[in-house]
Amino acid sequence: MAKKSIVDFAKIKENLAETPKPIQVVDEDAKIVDQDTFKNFSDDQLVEFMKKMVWERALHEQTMNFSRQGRMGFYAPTAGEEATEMGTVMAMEKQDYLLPAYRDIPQLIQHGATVTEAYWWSRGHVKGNEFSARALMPQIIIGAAYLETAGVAMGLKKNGEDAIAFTYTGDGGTSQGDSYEGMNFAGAYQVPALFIVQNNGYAISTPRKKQTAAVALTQKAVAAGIPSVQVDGMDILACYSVAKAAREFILAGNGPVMIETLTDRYGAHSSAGDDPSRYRTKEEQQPWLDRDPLIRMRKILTDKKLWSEEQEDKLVEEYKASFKEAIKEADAVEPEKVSDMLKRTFEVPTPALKAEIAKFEEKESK
Ligand SMILES: Cc1ncc(C[n+]2csc(CCOP(=O)(O)OP(=O)(O)O)c2C)c(N)n1
Repeated sequence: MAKKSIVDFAKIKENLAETPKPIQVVDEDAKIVDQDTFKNFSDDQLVEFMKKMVWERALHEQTMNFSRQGRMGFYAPTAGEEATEMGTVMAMEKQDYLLPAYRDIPQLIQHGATVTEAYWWSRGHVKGNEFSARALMPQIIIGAAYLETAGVAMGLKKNGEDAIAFTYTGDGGTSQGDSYEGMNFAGAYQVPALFIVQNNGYAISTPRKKQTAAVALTQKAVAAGIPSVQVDGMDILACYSVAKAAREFILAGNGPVMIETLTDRYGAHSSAGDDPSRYRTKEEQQPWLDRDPLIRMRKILTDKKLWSEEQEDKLVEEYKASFKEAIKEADAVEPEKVSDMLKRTFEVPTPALKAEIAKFEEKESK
């Protein structure tokens, strides 16, 4: 006779699959599904949200063009992620501390950095390490910004500042130990940190399902005692409203929050030019393109007679002209020399480093 088990693991596993529906204010057909939240926004604010997304799409297009012309260093495309990126960063205040990753250049600029500074960063120029925003330089090491955020948030708490630290990683980033360690520390010390996961479904070519058996990435915050929520990452009003609510909750002394935004990266992983058609099909991506955050907002504004195609075209032109000015400014500084970079490595160079510096100075003098 089969013995009755002391515990029903199958049931426990089944319960893990129960996650609340992602938060939405406007659905994929541009229907307002949360009137109460929608009513909070004035017409001017709605237009401002659209302008920011148009700006981000234009930044992406123009910067990818610069990249194809060989004028950029590393750059991560952002088309598709405008609502999650602009929505969350617009909910922050200038005194908040941003710890971006490589796909978060638009938020860095929105937070106060200049486009020129971002271009210097892309080129690996030392001037690209100092931003006119309260932010560290974008982190390339996946998950590492979560650790830095826990530390920065601890500093803000100790200083008694009216500010939070906020950071971003991707779905892949949540598979990296650093992200859990950062959240765990932040939870243990109840520091003012906001962890944002931009779940765009892929870590380069690895689909979300192959990275983790977790039903929702929000569950990864639960073990650190952090409240977390999934948001429609193609709905800027939802992303903004949830991030704003999170900021208020954190600032009231309640410890950290994690937000998972469900979004899509339309193109390649980076300007290095991986080919997405080798790891995803058009059929799988089409529903995401249909959910485009700009289409959704454009429809709402057009229905309210607050937006027109001509107005949008004119804005795109203006924005692109400003990026062309920014790259001219970036070009105007002396390019970095390898010897300069080596000289900054140690205050007192080792004998081996001295030899390297001499070798490059010799090369550069020709
Ligand atoms: C610690 C570490 N391991 C591996 C890499 C190489 N790498 C760069 S991007 C990337 C995928 C990240 O995917 P995800 O976190 O989902 O972010 P996305 O690029 O989609 O925004 C990997 C593995 C890295 N930069 N850092």
